[in-house]
Amino acid sequence: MSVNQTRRNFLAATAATAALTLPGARLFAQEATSITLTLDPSAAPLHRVPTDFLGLSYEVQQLVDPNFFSPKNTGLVRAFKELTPNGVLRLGGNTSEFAWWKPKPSTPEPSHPVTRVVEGEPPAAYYAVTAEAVQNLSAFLHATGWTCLYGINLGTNTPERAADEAAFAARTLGSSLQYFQVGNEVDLFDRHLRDPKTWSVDAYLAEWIPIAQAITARVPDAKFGIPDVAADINWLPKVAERWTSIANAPRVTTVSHHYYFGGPATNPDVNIPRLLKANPKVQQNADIATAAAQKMNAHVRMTEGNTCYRGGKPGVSDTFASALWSADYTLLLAFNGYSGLNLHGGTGKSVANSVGGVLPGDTMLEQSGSTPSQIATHPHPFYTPIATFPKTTGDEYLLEPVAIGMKFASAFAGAQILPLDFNPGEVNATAYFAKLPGGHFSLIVLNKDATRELTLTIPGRHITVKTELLTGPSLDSRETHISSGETIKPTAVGLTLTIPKSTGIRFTTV
Ligand code: BDP
Repeated sequence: MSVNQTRRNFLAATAATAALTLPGARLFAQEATSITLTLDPSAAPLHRVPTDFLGLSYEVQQLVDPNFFSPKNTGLVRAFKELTPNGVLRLGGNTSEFAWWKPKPSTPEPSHPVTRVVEGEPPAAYYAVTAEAVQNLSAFLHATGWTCLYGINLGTNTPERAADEAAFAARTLGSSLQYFQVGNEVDLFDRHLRDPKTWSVDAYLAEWIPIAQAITARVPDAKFGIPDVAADINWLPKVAERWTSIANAPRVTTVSHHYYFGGPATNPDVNIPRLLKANPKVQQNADIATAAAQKMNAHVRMTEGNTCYRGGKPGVSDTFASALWSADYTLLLAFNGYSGLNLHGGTGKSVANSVGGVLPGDTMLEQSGSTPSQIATHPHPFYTPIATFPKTTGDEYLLEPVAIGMKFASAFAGAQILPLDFNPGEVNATAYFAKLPGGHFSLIVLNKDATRELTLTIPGRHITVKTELLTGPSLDSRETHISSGETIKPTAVGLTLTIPKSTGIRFTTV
């Protein structure tokens, strides 16, 4: 593209910033000693971020209380809408392998297949998912404007029961259903549900395909996400490789995996400085996952994840630091072309049940001398995006820092992600650049550094930006805010952008 064409295109986009394309089509350019930022508003967009990029993940066991995902649970409806007006609720987790479908109050509990007993782990606790819970879920999704990824038991199910449940869910959820996910963290089935000597990608597909085909026989337009692995990302290319040779393959629209930064709570490596450092694994996962998705002509989604597995770590997962982490993680996945992400949470009970009955973070707090009332001030589980507190303490459902970070990042929902060149030198910072649906350009800089501020000077006298801030009193504080900041006008040297330590700022052309 010639400079002239570039300039014409850009002039058409926004008159206010048009002059900034000269010379060299750079909107913002900074060259200091070691800090560089180059933004080219006329560059070809990398991806368009879906408007429903944000999502949450809950245990299927959350459905045991049919009044939880229900329009009558107005506090939860409000919290979901506050996070985003069009998100994606994923139901899955370890508990999804122990759900049985109970279409009528009189339906008896089926006998369950014998699964491996693991020493030190509690026996499997089965529970029913009822028609009433699915009906209420449907009304809840209507009330919130969200859609759903519906998790079905693979570990202890039969194709008939799975198809029965899927048929009811598809009918009841209608257009609120995006797809079915059959099986949670199947790469870990060798640790509890299946024989480690024989469990493999092929063994998994040999079970998954008949169930998905039985579902498709009852729900002809059924869509699926696959394989929803916990950690072994190499399952994705292995599934993709085998896919073309599968006869009568069910319709897979999404390739999915999970991501927890670390864990469990007792692990000293799960701490704020490490959480805020760039983790190369995120990019490695993205490269492998997006290549597999392309091969299957599917989207790629991070369907369950958070800061610290086994329920999170107090003082890390529930702090402002986790907001900077989630904002960064959300934007990095958007930059890589993911269709979205679902951060895991829910009630303390459902998540504790998913990890053997107790949250290690609670044990840690008890051992360090915290009183029960001090422990109760923390969200449970510690990483939950939306916390449930007793009604008597005030707001029953609160957006926690990790959700506020996602919300901050969701300003790029619907935007076109543009490439950028950013080198913050010694400062621990990341940046993302996008063209918003309205035509304005927006730059998010997340200064995750605990001590250093970052200053960027953009030459030119033509750009004015408004700002939106992601702040907290300190990295380890539970308090997190999104607020509007000042409008910054250029001076003789250009536009000076200062991002204080431990702060996220979004700069948007006006
Ligand atoms: C994932 C499980 C989920 C757990 C979570 C955790 O799918 O059920 O709640 O880890 O350990 O592996 O926090």
